[in-house]
Amino acid sequence: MFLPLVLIFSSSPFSLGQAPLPLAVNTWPFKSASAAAWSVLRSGGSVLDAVEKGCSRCEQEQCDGSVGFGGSPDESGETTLDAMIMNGNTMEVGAVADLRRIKNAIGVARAVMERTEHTMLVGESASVFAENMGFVAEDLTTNTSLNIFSQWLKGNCQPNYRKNVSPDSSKSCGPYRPEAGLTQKRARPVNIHSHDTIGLIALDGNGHVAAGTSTNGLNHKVPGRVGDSPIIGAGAYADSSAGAAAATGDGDIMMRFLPSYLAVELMRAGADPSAACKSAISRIKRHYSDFFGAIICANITGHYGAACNKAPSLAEFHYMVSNPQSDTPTLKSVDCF
Ligand code: SD4
Repeated sequence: MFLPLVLIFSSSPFSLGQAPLPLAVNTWPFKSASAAAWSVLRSGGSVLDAVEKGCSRCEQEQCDGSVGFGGSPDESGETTLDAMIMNGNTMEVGAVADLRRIKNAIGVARAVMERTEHTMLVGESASVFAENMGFVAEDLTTNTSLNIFSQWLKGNCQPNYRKNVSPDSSKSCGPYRPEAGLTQKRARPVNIHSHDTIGLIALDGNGHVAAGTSTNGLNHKVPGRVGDSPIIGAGAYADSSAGAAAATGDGDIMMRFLPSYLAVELMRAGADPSAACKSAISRIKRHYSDFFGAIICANITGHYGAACNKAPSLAEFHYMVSNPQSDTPTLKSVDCF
């Protein structure tokens, strides 16, 4: 039972020595998010500010339509947002899920962390909290999201996440009722076009680590659905005594395995970031061999890595790295396995 661990951990992360810090790593080729995080870090700003600025840049720019307003309309056509931020020094977390009418989800997540004793607020009440904290309420619908929604309705509500309901959700729109028996296993309609969350991890030169995520989730999700992104240890995790990780992909599957927590714990035990990322993906793969997903990892010595599961729409995963070596966001990629 210990043999694989011995193999994975045979080289200590620290044997590679210290890598350049500060460091920002984020999922997908979201260059301006990386630049926003980097401009905070290079001017001596905090890792929390770097994570917040990077993620909110994506929210404003609607990165790939999968972050921020106007993307991934749910079954009723509404865009709702999930986000979290974690302080690896204090282990404080702020998260929001199913947030409505507020564009700056990562900002609200940070307000949950800094202005309440709670960890997560959800739904309508999270929006009320946000408004009380000074965030502006506005419609998150755009022509793009309306168009995605109306195409979906015209196409008999396909793809669709319901199963074991009547009428048959693989052919018809709702409203749905439960069907007798649990026989239907639907193919999951998740691919690179329905997924692109930003997950961002930041390390400064003083041993501070933070991580965060922001997403509008999944196209055509069932209203109220919360993905992995705001779930601590699933979407992201940070611990300044070990490192940080952030995940992207099919959150409904991935959150069952807490991949970000697992990767950080593996790095704590000595795995290098690439091996830790790979092990976290392998754990999920054992049960869901073709799931869509990837993870980024960094340890406290400034080394980083990523891994992804080889799936029909994902052969290679792209992510961004900023550190003093290049002083500009650099696109990296890893082959999925
Ligand atoms: C979710 N994991 O809501 C998010 C979406 C995502 O890359 O990661 N996209 O399931």
